[in-house]
Amino acid sequence: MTERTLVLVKPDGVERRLIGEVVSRIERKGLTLVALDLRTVDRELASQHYAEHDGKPFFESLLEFITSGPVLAAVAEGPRAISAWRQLAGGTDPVDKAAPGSIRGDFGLEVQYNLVHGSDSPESAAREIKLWFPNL
Ligand code: RTP
Ligand code: MG
Repeated sequence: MTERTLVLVKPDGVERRLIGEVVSRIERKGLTLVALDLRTVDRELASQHYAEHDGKPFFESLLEFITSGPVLAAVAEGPRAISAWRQLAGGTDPVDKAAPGSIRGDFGLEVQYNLVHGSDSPESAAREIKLWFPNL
């Protein structure tokens, strides 16, 4: 079934010049990019995006991090796009969870600075795409 998922290259990924690497992996997998935008996120959007983590010990530093510099926001489309992109990204912890060969496994070391974001379910994808790309 064709799905859409939200893709973010977080500020650490942009700063490390990994946009091309991430876009390349998405395209090589066979997913189609249907929206792409480089932007700096305000606190309002960041806290809505990460609303599920409100109240957790890492919430404040997560907001600070995600608003600290430009992010690449994108929407990728294709069969099972949500799982396919989560697999390309790798598990949340780049060392303990992300397999070598995944983006986080290949380029990440710390859980907060894990380079990319992907929607985790069809419901999250719909909510996040509407939030980031209301006109899509
Ligand atoms: P994301 O939402 O960014 O795609 O990552 P995820 O689903 O793999 O992980 P999630 O549990 O949704 O956590 C969101 C982001 O919060 C940061 N985090 N820090 N310090 C910590 O223990 C901790 N845990 C999570 C990470 O940047 C994670 O991607
Ligand atoms: Mg998540």
